[in-house]
Amino acid sequence: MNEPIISTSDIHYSQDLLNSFKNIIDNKNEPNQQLQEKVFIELFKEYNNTINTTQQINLSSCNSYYNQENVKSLQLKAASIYLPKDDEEKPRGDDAHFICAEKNTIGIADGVGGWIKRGVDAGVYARELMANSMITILDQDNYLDPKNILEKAYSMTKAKGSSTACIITLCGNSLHAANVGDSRFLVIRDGSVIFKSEIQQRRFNVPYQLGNCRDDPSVAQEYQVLVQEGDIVVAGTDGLFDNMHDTEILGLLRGDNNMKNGGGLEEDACRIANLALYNSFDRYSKTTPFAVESRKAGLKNRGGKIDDITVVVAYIGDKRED
Ligand SMILES: [Mn+2]
Repeated sequence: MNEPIISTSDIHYSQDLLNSFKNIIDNKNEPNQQLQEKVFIELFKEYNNTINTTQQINLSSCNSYYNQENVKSLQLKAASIYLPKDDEEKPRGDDAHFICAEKNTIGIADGVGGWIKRGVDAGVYARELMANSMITILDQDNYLDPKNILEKAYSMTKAKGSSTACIITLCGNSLHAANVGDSRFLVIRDGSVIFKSEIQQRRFNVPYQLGNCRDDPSVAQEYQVLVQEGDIVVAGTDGLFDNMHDTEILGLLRGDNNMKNGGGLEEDACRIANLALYNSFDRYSKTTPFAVESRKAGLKNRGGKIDDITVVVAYIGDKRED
């Protein structure tokens, strides 16, 4: 098999990258480890160094149901930032995420750090799971079912370890999501949170997870949320939501007209991630979400939780404005 050339400059739109994904799909009975690894490295290179990405996600591939005239076509403009925690052994951290421009979809994962006790870097699992999710998404022509994406990606992922996972896709005027574990997303309208997804955990700080563990995608919680133009979606791993109250996030979203063109999303994601990082270093506060939940669990953790922090901010816009 010829090794494909993978462009890194415009990774989400690169035909070379799409070809290389298809190449993997075509050869999935005989997975080419080297090729997979190369795609993974290219795919996540950007996120490795705290990079922002702005993507415009078009609704070209929705199920025909959602293309009926009475259903308004919306689009999602998204930006992300990733702040891996300082760890020489795992500079890429445990989180992984993607914004799939081709298919209107966001994915977030958080490898379970406890694996390091067994010499396993669970970030590898999280990155492979997200890459396989993207491969699955790009391989589908019709409506994307987030739970189905998780099922397929899960069955393709061979790395050791385990990870939480959340897939969110916009179709017509509806957000569809499937979640395993403690990542979350908010839908914000006119400065208020109109929807917040739940976390799934066995006990405090032990989330449901996919991988070499007892859970599988059948446990995924599924969501459908009607959205409208001007809504903002903020999605993140527990590194965000354990360190930030919704009000803090709302206070940092400017929601200006600029967002219609994707402007300001990176800045908002960056401000949110930076405050989450700041809060995570707090050692005394009793009011961080982490401290509050800890107390409910009968534990005495104070302050924030030092963790990898992934933040995705997306703006729901009217497709016809472009
Ligand atoms: Mn985490």
